Amino acid sequence: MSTVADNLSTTPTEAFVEQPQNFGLGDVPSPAQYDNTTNVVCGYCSTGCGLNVHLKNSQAIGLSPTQDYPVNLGMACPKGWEALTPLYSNDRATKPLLRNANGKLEAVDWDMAMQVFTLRLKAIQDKNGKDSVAWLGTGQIVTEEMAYLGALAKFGMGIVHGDSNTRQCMATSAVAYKQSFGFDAPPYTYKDFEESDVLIFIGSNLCIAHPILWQRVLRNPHQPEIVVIDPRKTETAMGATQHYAIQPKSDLTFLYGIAKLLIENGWIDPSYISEHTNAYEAFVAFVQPFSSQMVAAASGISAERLLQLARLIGEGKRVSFWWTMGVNQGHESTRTAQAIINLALMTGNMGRPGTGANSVTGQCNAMGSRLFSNTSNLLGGRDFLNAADREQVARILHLDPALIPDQNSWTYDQIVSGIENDKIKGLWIIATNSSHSWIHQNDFNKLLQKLDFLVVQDIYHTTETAQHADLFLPAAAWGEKEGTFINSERRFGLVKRVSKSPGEALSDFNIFKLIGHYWGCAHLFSHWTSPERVFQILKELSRGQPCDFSGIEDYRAIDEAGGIQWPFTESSKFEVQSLKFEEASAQDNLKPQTSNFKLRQERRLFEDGKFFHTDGKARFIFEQPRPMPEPPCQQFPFVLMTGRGTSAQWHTQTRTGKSEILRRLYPANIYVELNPADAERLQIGPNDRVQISSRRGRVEAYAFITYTIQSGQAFIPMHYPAVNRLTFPAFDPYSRQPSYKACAVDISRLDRKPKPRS
Ligand SMILES: Nc1nc2c(c(=O)[nH]1)N[C@H]1C(S)=C(S)[C@@H](COP(=O)(O)OP(=O)(O)OC[C@H]3O[C@@H](n4cnc5c(=O)[nH]c(N)nc54)[C@H](O)[C@@H]3O)O[C@H]1N2
Ligand SMILES: Nc1nc2c(c(=O)[nH]1)N[C@H]1C(S)=C(S)[C@@H](COP(=O)(O)OP(=O)(O)OC[C@H]3O[C@@H](n4cnc5c(=O)[nH]c(N)nc54)[C@H](O)[C@@H]3O)O[C@H]1N2
Ligand code: SF4
Ligand SMILES: [Mo]
Repeated sequence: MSTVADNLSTTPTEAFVEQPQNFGLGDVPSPAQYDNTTNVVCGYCSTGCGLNVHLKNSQAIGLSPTQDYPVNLGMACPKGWEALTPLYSNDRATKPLLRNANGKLEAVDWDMAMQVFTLRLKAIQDKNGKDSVAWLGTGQIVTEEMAYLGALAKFGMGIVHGDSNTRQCMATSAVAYKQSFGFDAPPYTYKDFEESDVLIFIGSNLCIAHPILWQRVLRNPHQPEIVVIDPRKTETAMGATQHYAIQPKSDLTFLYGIAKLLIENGWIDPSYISEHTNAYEAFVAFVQPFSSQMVAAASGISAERLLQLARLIGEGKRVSFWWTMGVNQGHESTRTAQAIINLALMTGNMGRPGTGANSVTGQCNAMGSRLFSNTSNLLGGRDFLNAADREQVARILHLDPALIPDQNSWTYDQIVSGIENDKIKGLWIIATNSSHSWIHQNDFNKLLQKLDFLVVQDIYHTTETAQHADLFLPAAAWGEKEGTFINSERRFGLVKRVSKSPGEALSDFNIFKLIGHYWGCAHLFSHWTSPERVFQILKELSRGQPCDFSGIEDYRAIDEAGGIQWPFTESSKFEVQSLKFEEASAQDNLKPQTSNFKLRQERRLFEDGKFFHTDGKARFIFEQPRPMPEPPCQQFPFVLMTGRGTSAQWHTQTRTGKSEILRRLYPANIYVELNPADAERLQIGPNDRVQISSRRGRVEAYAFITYTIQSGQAFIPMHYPAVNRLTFPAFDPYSRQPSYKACAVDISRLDRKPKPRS
């Protein structure tokens, strides 16, 4: 019997595709081996590198970093070089799976899967109310798919509560920017890495997490001071000119102390402050109590070094501030991000080359999810609570405004609490591996058992979360579908279909389309026929918003330009035509005459000093620091931090774990970093088995004894499945982002036999 799935025009029905040839890291096929090459944007991190994929008979057979792509200039990290390998893993999901009467997941066809999806979730909604079904999405599918999911779920299926893993990652930056600038708008361009004379990295391990951006730093010709503020002496700290090893979660106090020193010494820009900001006087009064003695006691950084840093900022001509998860994942993270923004504003380090208060995003499309996932804000950075916004969206989408919820969605943690309180009975998880990555994992995985129905949509059927599914939907991966990602510098990049998806796996786009059909709401999305058609709809949704990209004609335009940064309005389109084939600057190695890309332009925001608040000014926002929610104590004397381990590991390892080449680049087994003094006191030797316990769980790991971590602190990479057994579920009150980087643990030796770490 033919089903709707069979009739979807792009449904791949080919049998499982074998990897044609095994090209490894650095092995680029020779031109004789391929018949075509096309540029696609990498599907891992938010750097958004361009990769030249080499094709034979329209099937990818290898790749190499794109020489003239303006982001990576011919470079890629190990994950990028190995991006094709995970597509051919033999645990790729090839068929929908349904849990049978014996509790086993069993292959079914799409028709059956869709009937069950619809029947079960509708039955839950009928019994418990529409808001008893929720979804958890991702920053790792294309913008067009995210928007489809958000629109389908909220406007078509009547789901009120939906959030995504971007909550774990970028929620703090989004809220901080919105409050300070009036819109969620990272202001920089990557060129700023090369144009600063002082770069300050706060809670960012760029070398590991954004290796190609670190390469951009190394291209800086101004002999810059590079400052790293991180409790650990990370790879980035080792490459820096100055390292401030602050105590975990003392950042807010530390940054206020720096602000006070800048004021005291006149290292500020009074005209910038008066023309472009609000609330400065109140801020000056607020930071008065943050004396260097007090800040030194809280942060562990001496008064002299505080002054040294303040002087560097004050005397720098082009100072840029960069932050990532060491800031965003904290109990007072929004105010901490804003304390960084305050430093940039008060010193006038904004809107000029080499400046800015710059949050580096995480996932390939975290920025897309911030603007278009329809979760924490209405499509295009609008407000669900604002009737005019709802009407505007309804008009653009040809929908009845009554279909658009007039309330905000619950955040990820509130959805999890909703399961606990029996408010959420059905959950649909798309492209995130919550059972591994959510904070306080034991609790989360227990709660999943309470659900009446759990749907998991992933490219692998083996993920920790998929193991809990009642229904599993097999998705096509990056490289097997098309659409756009938005990178850290707001650049749209193109993803293309360069490989066939295995078995009956469908693109997430086509899965959403299919669901709309079975749910009975496909008529609402009759214009949403293809990713590129949805791109045109998103353009209309962006028009007039700060993220306006209505001037980008189509996918071809993005492809030809080498990516295009928002904003890009209709009028920028005309301005830019005269810039086409613009000469590359002297320090730029790119040769325009050999470049495939016709648009070479780097744009930063706020060059005119105008922010997105109605008065055009940015705001100083500040608040008293609060103590760490779970400080170390006698029973649990260590502060445990977690984060990225190596450039070869990605998150929960569902993808990177499939590459033998990448597996050789990191320890196979979970390890904990410990300071030699602590190790000696606890009689722990290198590679000894140790137990790490918190109030919530216990983990066994190998000891990695290193001076890069301070005494009283420990670090475990997030890539090993057990790590979130330990973490403490504290959240920033404004962004609801989890505080993954500070909980109290105890560490003890398990046995004496040293074992190899890999
Ligand atoms: N290889 C690789 N690259 C990735 C990813 C990956 O999984 N693997 N993930 C991507 C994603 S989604 C993200 S969000 C980014 C994350 O990128 P980063 O934020 O750079 O990575 P993390 O290691 O999570 O955290 C950064 C640093 O914060 C420090 N830190 C911990 N506590 C504190 C504190 O209280 N104060 C300060 N100042 N620092 C602190 C840690 O020691 C750590 O070195 O990486 C992206 N890139
Ligand atoms: N302890 C601790 N925990 C953390 C962090 C930390 O620093 N410490 N960091 C947090 C951060 S910043 C982040 S971003 C999260 C990341 O946490 P997760 O989102 O859970 O991590 P991933 O492993 O990237 O999961 C993505 C899932 O999507 C699947 N997938 C990939 N591509 C596609 C696709 O195209 N379609 C579909 N349907 N599925 C796809 C992958 O197989 C994988 O199962 O982890 C958070 N958790
Ligand atoms: S730095 Fe990020 S975008 Fe670039 S190749 Fe590596 S994972 Fe891909
Ligand atoms: Mo992230």
